[in-house]
Parts: sequence; structure tokens; C-alpha cells
Amino acid sequence: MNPESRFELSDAERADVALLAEELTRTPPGLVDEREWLDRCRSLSCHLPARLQDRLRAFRHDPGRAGMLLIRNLPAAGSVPDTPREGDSVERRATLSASVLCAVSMELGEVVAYRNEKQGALVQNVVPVPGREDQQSNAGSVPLEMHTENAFHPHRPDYVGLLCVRSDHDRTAGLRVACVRAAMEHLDAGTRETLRRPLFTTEPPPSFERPDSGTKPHAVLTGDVEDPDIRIDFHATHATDPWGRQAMDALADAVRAVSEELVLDPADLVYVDNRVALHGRTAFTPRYDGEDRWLQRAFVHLDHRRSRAVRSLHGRVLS
Ligand SMILES: O=C(O)CCC(=O)C(=O)O
Ligand SMILES: [Fe+2]
Repeated sequence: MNPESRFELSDAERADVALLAEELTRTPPGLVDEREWLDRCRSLSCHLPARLQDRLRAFRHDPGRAGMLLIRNLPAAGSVPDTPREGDSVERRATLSASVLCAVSMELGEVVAYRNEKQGALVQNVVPVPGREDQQSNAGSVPLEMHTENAFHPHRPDYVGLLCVRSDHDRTAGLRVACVRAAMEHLDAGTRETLRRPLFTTEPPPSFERPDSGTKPHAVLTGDVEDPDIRIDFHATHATDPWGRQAMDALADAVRAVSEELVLDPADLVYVDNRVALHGRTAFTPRYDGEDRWLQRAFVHLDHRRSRAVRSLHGRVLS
């Protein structure tokens, strides 16, 4: 992996983050979705180690060629409860892992969630769910296709944060990340041009309850011609004509050629820049024995004001 997309805390820095996160676990009312707790979390996030703050700021300024940042050696809880098994499970309690995820995420921007997804909780559990093995959602265990997170949504996240609480038994579950900046080199001029035309529609993912509906026709690539933003979900996005379909196939090949696979260790935290990078996951075999793979996820927006019309004044849940 490119060293610019990786950051490792020293043991002393990890101890400092642990103190800060432990204080958050004791902060009333001990619930991450409550304003009082979030206000304290934001204040404490200003006291994260300077080197980490510096790196987060640099990542926000420029997501690099990989469009992601892997942060290693964060504090991990001494004992981790059984991996949840139920569908749409969330973490509302200010556990150590939820506190670490929120504090680092709040240093990056505003933590947000979606009313129609996972009960609008800010910290969501990414775990395999019995009976949903084949689903194209984070509850599945078949390969999860590469996607922009919530590609259908006008206020999709700017960053997706994924913190590993527990790895899978066989260590075969790989988070896959592919950045359009690298993929562009594998696309010819005609394909790039087609991907800039509004020839694609995108449905909500299975994690969203209705009544969210799909998009109007949109482009996959927008913004700068050489360094575009990308919006596509290879499961939920459909081309409206054969040219679009051909361009999507070419893009899928390019994404495959540049994607990186990360088998996360506990206390690894990855941020994917959802404007320029896609993510997905390889297949793995859940056992449903309490020791399955477990990530916690949070979404970050850079500009809270932009979603004001679909959010209450101090709320973080978008309708
Ligand atoms: O399980 C993973 O590694 C990623 C799942 C995913 O795409 C998500 O939770 O948004
Ligand atoms: Fe995702």
C-alpha cells in the first residue's frame, strides 16, 4: 500500500487516545446519539494527538492517489462482547470503539446518518447476518460489489469511516478500495466522455427502508475532466442505453485493476473518501458463533449546512 494512505500511532499516542476515549465512555448520558455526549466528543476530538490531527487535515485537503486513509494502532477494548447477529444492528452506547470512531470522525467533519437506514444511528455495526449471506449489503458475506456509499442519495457521505472491532475467523474478508484517480489511467477518452453523460440511474441499497426512490439519470464522473468525482454502485446503478452499459463495463475493469484489498486488524480505522473512491468487500465465511467479523461504521459530511433542509437544527440524521 502506498505509504501516503497509511498512518500508525506510536504507543504513547495510542495511550493518549485511550485516555480521551475512556473519558467519553464515562461522559453522560453515555449514548453517542445524544447531543450532550456529541458536544463533549467534539471538544475532546481537538485533543487527539497532534500528529494524527495533522494527518487528518492533510487527508481532508487531498485524499491522495488512493482516496483513503488507514489509521493503525488505535486503542482497542480489552474484552469485546459477542459479535451481534441481528439485522440492522447499531451501537448507541458510548463504548470504547464507538468513542474512538466518533472522536476521530468529528475531527474530520460532521458525523451524520440517514433516517431510513439503520434507525438513523450514528454508529452502525457491520456484521454478517444469518439468512442474509447473499444480500448486496454489509450484512452479506458473498462478495460485495464496489460502490460509492449511498450513491442514490443527494447528500451521500463525503467520508465513510470503518473501524475494525473483530477480524473474521479465516482472515479472508478484505475491504476493497479503488480510487478513480488511479482508475482514470485505464479508461480511454470515449469511455471517460460517456461516463460524464447523464445515462445512469441508481437505486437505494437494501439497507434503506422505503419510501426512498431511485435517482433521475445522472453522470458517473463529474467535476474536473482529469481528476473527477465518481458516483456509481455496481449493483444499484444501471445504464439507460448500450453505450452507458459498455462504459460501465470498461470502468468495472479499470476499478478491478486498481483496487486494493485490506484485511483489517482490530483497532484499524479506514476512511474512504466517498467522492473519489469506491469500496466493496471480498467473500468470507461467517460462523455465527459470536466471534464473527465486526466493523463499526460512521459517515462524515464536510459541510453540515448543505444538508440543513433535510435535518433539524442541531440534528445529525438526514431524512
Ligand atoms: O464490510 C466491509 O468491509 C464494507 C462494507 C460496506 O460497504 C459498508 O459498510 O459500507
Ligand atoms: Fe459501503
